[in-house]
Amino acid sequence: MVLVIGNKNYSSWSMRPWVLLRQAGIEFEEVQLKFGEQQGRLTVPGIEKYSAAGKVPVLVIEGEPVWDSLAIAETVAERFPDLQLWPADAKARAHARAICAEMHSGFQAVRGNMPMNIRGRHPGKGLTAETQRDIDRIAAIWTQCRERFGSGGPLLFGRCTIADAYYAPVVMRFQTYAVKLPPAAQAYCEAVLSLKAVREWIDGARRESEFVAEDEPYTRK
Ligand SMILES: N[C@@H](CCC(=O)N[C@@H](CS)C(=O)NCC(=O)O)C(=O)O
Repeated sequence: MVLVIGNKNYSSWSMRPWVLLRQAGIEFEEVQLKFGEQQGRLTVPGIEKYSAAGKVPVLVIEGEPVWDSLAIAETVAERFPDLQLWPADAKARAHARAICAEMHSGFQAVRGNMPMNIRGRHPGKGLTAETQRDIDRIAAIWTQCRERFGSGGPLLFGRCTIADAYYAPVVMRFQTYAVKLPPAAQAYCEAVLSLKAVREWIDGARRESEFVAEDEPYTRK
């Protein structure tokens, strides 16, 4: 399998499948395409070789591309059923799917006002009323998952699942913008930050030096 990703510092969508595969111990080859910019728009030069959709991430399995992080997660879960990448319990699994879908299609204020920037530190930036509404909802999701399904470990459904990979970039954003969280949500962030795959991704981001203006609204260059 080949996983095509963007810049580790900035590509929140790429982080999800990478963390999922790495944390689960699934082997893959990594191809990194660095972001470009054209007329103020983010581009991914070279992506046309892998996907007509023009975006990262893409997972290539036996020559067949699967694009979009949610499709990748579902495909990987189906190929490795023994790893239980979705929670084993049907109610928990339905809940996990719902919160991943909510992440996939929502939280536009957090995404737009607090772009993922692992190396950056911009405390307090991007905190509009709308962003705070997204933050409150995310904290409520995490707290409820921990209470209802998290007894087997420190993550949303106890052990690591697709849901944690899905929310890992949000944890990175909350760190960059020093977002204040209730204790259960803060403890969850710390559990995510201590995952081996997350540490490795962060190390990769720190080794990069590209500056992507699109994702740096709070830095002058
Ligand atoms: N819904 C897609 C979103 C992917 C996405 O927007 N990726 C960004 C980088 S993080 C991208 O490739 N942008 C390039 C473009 O929009 O041309 C997913 O879940 O994979």
